[in-house]
Amino acid sequence: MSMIVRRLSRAATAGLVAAAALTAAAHSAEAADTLGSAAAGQGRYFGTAVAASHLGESDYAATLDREFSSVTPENEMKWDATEPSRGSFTFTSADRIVDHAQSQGMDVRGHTLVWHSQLPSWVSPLGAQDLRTAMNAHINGLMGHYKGEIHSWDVVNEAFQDGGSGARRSSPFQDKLGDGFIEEAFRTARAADPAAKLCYNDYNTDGVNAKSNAVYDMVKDFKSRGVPIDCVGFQSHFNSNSPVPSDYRHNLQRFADLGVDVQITELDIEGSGSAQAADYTKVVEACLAVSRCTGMTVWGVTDKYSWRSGGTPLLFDGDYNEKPAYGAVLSALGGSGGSGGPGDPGDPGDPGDGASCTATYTRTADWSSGYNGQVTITAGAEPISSWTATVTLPAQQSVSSLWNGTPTWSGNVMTVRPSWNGTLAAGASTSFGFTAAKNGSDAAPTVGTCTAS
Ligand code: 9MR
Repeated sequence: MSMIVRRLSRAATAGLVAAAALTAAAHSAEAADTLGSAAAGQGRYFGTAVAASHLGESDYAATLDREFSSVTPENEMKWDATEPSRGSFTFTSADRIVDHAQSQGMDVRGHTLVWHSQLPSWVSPLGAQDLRTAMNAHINGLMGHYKGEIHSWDVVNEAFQDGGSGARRSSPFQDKLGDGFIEEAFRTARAADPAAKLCYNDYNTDGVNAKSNAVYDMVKDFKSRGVPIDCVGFQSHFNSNSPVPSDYRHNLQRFADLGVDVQITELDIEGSGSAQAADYTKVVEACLAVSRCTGMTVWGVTDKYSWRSGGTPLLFDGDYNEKPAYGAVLSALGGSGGSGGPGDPGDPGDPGDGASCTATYTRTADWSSGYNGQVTITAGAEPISSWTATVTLPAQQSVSSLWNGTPTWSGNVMTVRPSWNGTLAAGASTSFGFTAAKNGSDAAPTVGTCTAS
């Protein structure tokens, strides 16, 4: 029992903190005058990269908290930050971001588990077998710490070369373990946190080209062989040398048609004024046109802290003023100032109009005295902004922890509402999980009707 609680302690805390923040998030969804709330009206998240070192700056935190519904730690979850010496994990900075996000009811993307860059120096000299062990231990260490708290993980980042070859990029993993390292990383990741969406993430794959074709072929192969992959991340770092491709939407759609979600993961577009705004509009419209494009993340809150600040690529200037690109994104998301914003009565696609969901139960782990259950919530033909599912436990059983949902109890009936995961696109799914003690009964719980709004 105590082992279970310790293993899930971050997840259990997350559920409580996120529940406290839910009221604020739901309230802002009605106004739809921020990026996060407008995106929620479209069944998407709108996120940003965050640096722990800036959270103490009041304007930074205020802009972050007001506008965004998801955060990606910009550097704090990378290998050099989390396992600087072998087997010794440090989560202080990443925890700071995750705790902040949860206190605001924001979702968290994990970035990134296996990448050739920002590797601590001890990794590269390892021999093949040792490197494989270290890679899997790193995945298990990170994903275990944040189990149930990260909706999508970038499992492998930037494993393909730029240019016309479509070849794999040279890295310690590629060079010593061969092509199979990616597959192995995804299999390890699935076992480490079955609730997280597992993503492959890369840049210069935003349009159809040799590199994106190579990623496409890999995803197709993974799907055909049952290698666990749920999502492809398109970084979308654009400038005049690498503009928003004209076939961006088509490219997102062809990946989605393979049976994976697509996410825009590191969006920034160098420029200013109306030209920059128009490019941002193209990106948002492309995502909204692809039902499996589940969310967008810009790579920073303010131009002044961007990794390419000289190019002023973000939505807020160095003084946190909204740029024209901000208004364009908000408008494209249907927020106030845009046309036909969410909340307009009868606007097709708004949550609440004919919203529906289904709930299905599976047992995901089993041991003599207990089990883990998972309930998958799937939106019906329209996007939803919230859901409620009831789970009736056999009388003897008791639930010791629950993640990705907020429970209330009446006898042995547990009513679960979302923590961070209320908004779903039409047909999209999320899940919550729980650990139950059998107390002598191995019977399955029953899941009642799912209701949505
Ligand atoms: O924005 C990140 C910057 O602060 C780091 O110095 C840099 C180090 O490689 O990584 C930047 O983020 C990268 C991301 O992790 C992966 N895709 C490209 C991003 C921009 O370089």
